[in-house]
Amino acid sequence: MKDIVSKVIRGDSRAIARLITLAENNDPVAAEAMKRIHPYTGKAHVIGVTGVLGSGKSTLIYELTRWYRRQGKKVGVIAIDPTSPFSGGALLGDRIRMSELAGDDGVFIRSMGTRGMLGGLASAVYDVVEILDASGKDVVMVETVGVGQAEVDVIKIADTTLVVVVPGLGDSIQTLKAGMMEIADIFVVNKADREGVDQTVAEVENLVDITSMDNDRKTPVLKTVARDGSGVKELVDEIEKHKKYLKLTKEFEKQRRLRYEAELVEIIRKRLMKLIFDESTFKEKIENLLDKISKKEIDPHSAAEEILSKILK
Ligand SMILES: Nc1nc2c(ncn2[C@@H]2O[C@H](COP(=O)(O)OP(=O)(O)OP(=O)(O)O)[C@@H](O)[C@H]2O)c(=O)[nH]1
Ligand SMILES: [Mg+2]
Repeated sequence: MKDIVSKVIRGDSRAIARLITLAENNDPVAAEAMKRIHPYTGKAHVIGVTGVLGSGKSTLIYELTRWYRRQGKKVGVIAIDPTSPFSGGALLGDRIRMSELAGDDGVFIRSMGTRGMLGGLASAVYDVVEILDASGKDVVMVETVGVGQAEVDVIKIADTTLVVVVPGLGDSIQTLKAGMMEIADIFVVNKADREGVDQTVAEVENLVDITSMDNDRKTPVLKTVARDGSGVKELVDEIEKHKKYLKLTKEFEKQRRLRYEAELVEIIRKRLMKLIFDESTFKEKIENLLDKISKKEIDPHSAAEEILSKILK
């Protein structure tokens, strides 16, 4: 265990992959390793990339990764649920394996399923971010498809959140209205080679104007063509500017605190669920209580209190 931790800190990709697998499997070894990893974390800039299916998130992350590598920065990528059957986009991992980044030890990419509750982020994501951070990655990007709870959760993890939209919005504008406005630190109108891009930019800017009237920072709206890399340098600059803004306004620490809060709650939730539903003593107790609830001998609220009192004593 000592070995895996020191290897991760040295940036050893195989050790990183192994520890991530242990964390995903809720292996007790991972929990112990994570305790020792924490002091080495906090340096990576965590960037969330979310947006509708097939909007070009993976392609954009690939291009961003190339830029960061040229700047000598090390990059970690976590792609959540990338196996969407809808977009037909190539997986980021495949793209990287076939590219100049293949065999580059300064890049680590990992795909994860959404196994979280109610379609939220898989709880191991917090661990994976910490592992990549401790392994010396300067930038950690987290890709989530803009459906369900996952993209809302991503802001709890990310310092900077990119929301990717495409021309000919329709659906996407609805998504924006339904809460994406608040989570975007930077809007990216990708596929700017397509018709209608200027109208889409105008629409998004209009929404930004309405929703950020009282904010001291106006959410920038950028155009990119991820497929050929245009606009990506400007995006890199804008991401850096946002980081500086966070540091200047002390928002950085505030947001990190929120991330730790979400992580702490998640760890406690996971442990409690395991305690209640995996331990055989409780299983029996729950079965008994369910019988009683069915027979109206007890109500669900009192039954819950009974279980909790056993844990809390
Ligand atoms: N025309 C055009 N196509 C693009 C651009 N960027 C990406 N694409 C294409 O759009 C498709 C989807 O790209 P991905 O990068 O896989 O999109 P994604 O958002 O990661 O997709 P999911 O993860 O499945 O939601 C692919 O065929 C890309 O080649 C662009 O700037 N212009
Ligand atoms: Mg993708």
